[in-house]
Amino acid sequence: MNASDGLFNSGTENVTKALTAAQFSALSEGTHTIYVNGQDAAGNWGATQSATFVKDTVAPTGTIAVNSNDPYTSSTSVTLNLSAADLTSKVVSYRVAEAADCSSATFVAPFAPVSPYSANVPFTLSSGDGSKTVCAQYKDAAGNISSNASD
Ligand SMILES: [Ca+2]
Ligand SMILES: [Ca+2]
Repeated sequence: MNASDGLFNSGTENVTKALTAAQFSALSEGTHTIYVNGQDAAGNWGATQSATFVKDTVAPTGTIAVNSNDPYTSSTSVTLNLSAADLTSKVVSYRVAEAADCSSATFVAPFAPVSPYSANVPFTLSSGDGSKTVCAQYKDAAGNISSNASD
């Protein structure tokens, strides 16, 4: 454990400690609490301090449907039915595009973490007849991004 400013030399110190990769991987997904006790130069121990953090390495899962899975639409204005879930840190954003792969689309501004998440979002398809594909990806509060869902 290290003093954040580099020296244990004052009555109060912020401390940092990095977990090793092995220590981190041994932790279960979810909330963990770290406890710290400081000791002064005379050997007196201070009150126990604690901090919590959430381990979340699992991406959300989600689906997308157009107009509640209606196979045909006569209008370029459609409704995207978004649905996703993330057990540990919950869903905070999504991105959609008319493509099979959403990776170049922009995520919407983060919203309050929620799981399960569902929303109906207006969307405009490209003009012209034919089959169109829309994709969705979801992001959790830890920044994990789901694989592409498409319809
Ligand atoms: Ca210091
Ligand atoms: Ca997650």
